[in-house]
Formats: sequence, C-alpha cells, structure tokens
Amino acid sequence: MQIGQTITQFIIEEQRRTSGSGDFTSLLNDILVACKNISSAVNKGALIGVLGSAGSENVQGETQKKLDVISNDMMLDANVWGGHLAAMASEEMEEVYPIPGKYPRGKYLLVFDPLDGSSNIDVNISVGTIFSILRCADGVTNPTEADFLQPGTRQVCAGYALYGPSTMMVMTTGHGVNAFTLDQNVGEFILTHQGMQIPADTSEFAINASNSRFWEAPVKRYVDECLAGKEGPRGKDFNMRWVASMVAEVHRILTRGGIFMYPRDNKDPSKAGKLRLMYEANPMSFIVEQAGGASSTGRERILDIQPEELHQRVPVILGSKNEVQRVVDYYQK
Ligand code: AFP
Repeated sequence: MQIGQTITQFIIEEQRRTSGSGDFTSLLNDILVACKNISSAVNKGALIGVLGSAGSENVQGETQKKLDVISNDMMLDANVWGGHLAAMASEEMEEVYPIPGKYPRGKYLLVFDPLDGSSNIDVNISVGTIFSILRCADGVTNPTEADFLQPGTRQVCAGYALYGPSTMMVMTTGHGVNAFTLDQNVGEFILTHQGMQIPADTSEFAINASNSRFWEAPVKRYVDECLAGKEGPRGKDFNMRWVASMVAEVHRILTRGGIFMYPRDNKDPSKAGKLRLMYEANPMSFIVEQAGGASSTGRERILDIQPEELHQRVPVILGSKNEVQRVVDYYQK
C-alpha cells in the first residue's frame, strides 16, 4: 500500500491479503461508482436543478431534499445488480430493500445514509454519504429488518464519502483508516492519507450549543469547562466548531483531532438522541476507533449497542480518546 495508488489496487491487494472471494471487492467498487455519481450531482448543484426540497418526508419526519432522493436512487441503482448483496437499508427508506428476484443475491447487507448533512446542500456546505457493510447470516435468503440488527462490532467495513472542496472516500475494514481523494479528471480515488490517527488530546469541541438548555449535567459540565478556558479547571483555551454535517465534522476530527457531541437531551424525551445508530453512529464509531479515537453514548460504547430497530437514534460522543473518556467519567460520576 503506498500513497498515490488507486483505490481499486488498494482493495484488490486487501482481497489477496485476506484470500477473499472478490465479492467484497466488487461490492466496494459498486459503492464507489454510486459515490462518484452523487459527487457529480452535488458538484453540479443548481446547474442541473437538483437543489431544494423534494416535497416529501422520510421515515424520521424530516423534509427530503431532491438530492436526498437522487442520492438514495444512485446508491440503490449501483448496488442492486452485482450479486453481492442480500438487501439494503437506508435513512431515506422506511423498510428494508431486498434485492429483487431478477438479480442474484449475495452474502452482504448494505446500510447507508445517502446524503448526510443535506440541510446544508442549498447553502453549498460539505455533505457526505455514510455506509456500513454487514454480513447476512448463513442460510438467510429473505433478509428482514431483524437481520440488520447487528452491533457495530460486527461491521465488515464502514466508510464515508465527503463531498467538500475535494471529494474523498474514507474507510476501514478493521485494519486502520485510509483516505482516498477523487481525481476528477481520471475518475479514480487515489490513496492520499494512510493510517489516519486521531490525536488523543484536543482543544477543539463540536456541539450544537443552541440545545444547551436541554443537555444532561455531564455534557453541560464538560462544555462549561471548555468555555472557561485558561482561567477554568482545564487551564487551557478551547476552540469550537459546528458544521451540522457529521461527515465534515468527523473528517475534521480524523485530520486534526477534536470531540464531536450530539448527546442525549430532554428537548424531546421520546428520542434517545438525534443521530441514527445503524447508518451514522456505528460506521463513524468504527472509523474513529480504528483511527485510535473513542466513541460512546456517555453511558456505553456505541459499537457494543445491540440495535433494536433500523432507524434507532442514539446519543453520540466521539473523537479524541482522552476527551471522550473525560465526558464518560463525568457520566459515571
Ligand atoms: P441532515 O442530514 O438532516 O442535515 O442532518 C444532519 C445530521 O444528521 C448530522 O450530520 C449533523 O451532525 C446533525 O444532523 C446536525 O443537527 P442540527 O441541525 O440539530 O445541528
């Protein structure tokens, strides 16, 4: 593996190292095709009339953007025919999407958020696609929601495409985190960041502070101490960021450290948090842990959670290990 090699070479070499059948390699290639298509549509934006609302709502009751719907279709179209998947599930679809009978069914399950941070699209701020690959249990020919409900520790691969100033693909198969930058002229992702590592300490935090009156005491304490800066108990100044696009937020943390929090709050007590376990928290937690960071709800490690439903929400506190541990310690106290 070396800087400058293509993602195709990288995943074929991974396949040889693990003596894989090639199914996984082909599946990843299909995902890459989808992300390149989404990147192209996001990039053209208003030129091809894809900005704005689709006039519909998803299962979470959120207004769908045109690009949410388009990106979801692109993920389905690129991944439906290859014969590597048994079923897919998405933020934008209430039910599991089984591979139609006219195509062969494979041994993997794909779950994704086709366009995370999509409320940012119309203002031209970075968005991304998040995905997680699970194994379909042996003998299951007609996967249902129950087959997807596997803890994050069972993910075979997790990744995200970031549609920012550059389009990047960041992923892990459980052997570290590597990032590839799309060369738009060649149409290939090129390895540009090898073995990404999140610094254990940081002085940058990310949280939507407009919710502060709803936070639980441990989060309030943590943020208050950061805000107190040099004169406070932490003895140093902190910087704050909030993009409202988890992919951009996690990418910043992978690049220079930091802590990201979308904690449980009492704004709507029926919701355990805002972010979705299966296609936001789990894949991002896998990536963050593989880069030496930590990820928790404050009360438990996210990757250990046994999911109860496909669109389940969880509190998320992830990033630089020592800062996440500090918040967890505050919860334990
Ligand atoms: P959208 O995809 O609806 O824009 O939601 C993005 C997101 O799930 C995540 O990417 C952000 O971190 C978070 O929501 C932002 O939430 P707030 O708008 O409440 O700050």
